[in-house]
Amino acid sequence: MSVKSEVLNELKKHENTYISGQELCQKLGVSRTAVWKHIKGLKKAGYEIESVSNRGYCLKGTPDVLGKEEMMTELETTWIGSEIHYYDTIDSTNLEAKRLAEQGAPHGTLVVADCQNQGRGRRGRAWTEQKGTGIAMSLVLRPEIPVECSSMLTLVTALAVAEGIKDAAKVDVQIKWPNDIILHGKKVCGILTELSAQMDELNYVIVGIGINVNIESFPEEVRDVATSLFIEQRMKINRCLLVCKVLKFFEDYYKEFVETGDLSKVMDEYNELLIHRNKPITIVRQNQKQEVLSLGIDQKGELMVEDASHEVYTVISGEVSIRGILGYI
Ligand code: BT5
Repeated sequence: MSVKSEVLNELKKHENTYISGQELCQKLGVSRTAVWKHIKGLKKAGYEIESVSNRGYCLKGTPDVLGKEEMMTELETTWIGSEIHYYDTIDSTNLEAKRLAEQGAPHGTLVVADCQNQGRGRRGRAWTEQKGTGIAMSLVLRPEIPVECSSMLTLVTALAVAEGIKDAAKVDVQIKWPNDIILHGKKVCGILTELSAQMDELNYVIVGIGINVNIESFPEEVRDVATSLFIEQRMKINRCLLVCKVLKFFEDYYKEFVETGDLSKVMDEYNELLIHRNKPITIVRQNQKQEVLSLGIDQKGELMVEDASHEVYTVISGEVSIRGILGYI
């Protein structure tokens, strides 16, 4: 933990009561000037800190920020966030995570941004963003799994996001296979998994997560499909707490995934949340459409479907996209 995070941590432990400058200096083993400098920095970042002579400092309010110090004082993970990179604005957290991974960033490195100006979806699509209201984050992962298993991480992540949202925002969401989190029929989160491999060996996997948290309205082009937790719940959610919840769940599900190398331990939970389970859907493969019944995922994360002649087979997410019979879901 940096000294600034430690100062924040101490203030949080004493929230709404005073801690003297001297106590802070002694606890952290730094000078009064250093403490004062960090308090000034925290105030600049939006923390409401009262300073009263003879009493010390008191934390009165925490802003909705995704900064490194905030993240460090709230994260309850064991290996995620061993390195945290925060940016006010970046092109894309997935691109930055890739750059860092190429430079040797360790397993569990977390990249977070308050705003992306080139947020990316799958197959060259764009992910829209508004500063200070959403979550854009990516993880550098170095799992020891066969290359073909890496796409399963998208499903592991979807489960973690669903549970994280449920915990932090007290609302149930559903999953549209493989990577969309749906709230009241619209998309509240998207996941983009990218990988680097040599021959059949995985170098690293980047898992990117975009969550629409406190966004009040969307641009025309995504308004029909997109929603935010705020639009649906009329309640502002602290983004840092949501990130921390999602990452905690991610560690739990990830453990189950690497233990077996497939989704056998988590597929029942995933299928419970599947919005189109046992429902008719249209699968689209190179502009060819087919109506089938969606049954749920198997342990490889492929979607099992049944066609009109009752033949059951699986489809792979890279090869097809799916729609509801009447539209997006
Ligand atoms: C995704 O792609 O849903 C993956 C989105 C991943 C975004 C994260 S943010 C952090 C990290 N860094 C990145 O650069 N990306 C990741 P896909 O399934 O292809 O969906 C893209 C489609 O979703 C677009 O074509 C729009 O229709 C819609 N869309 C765009 N922005 C949206 C938003 N904010 N909310 C909901 N839907 C959106």
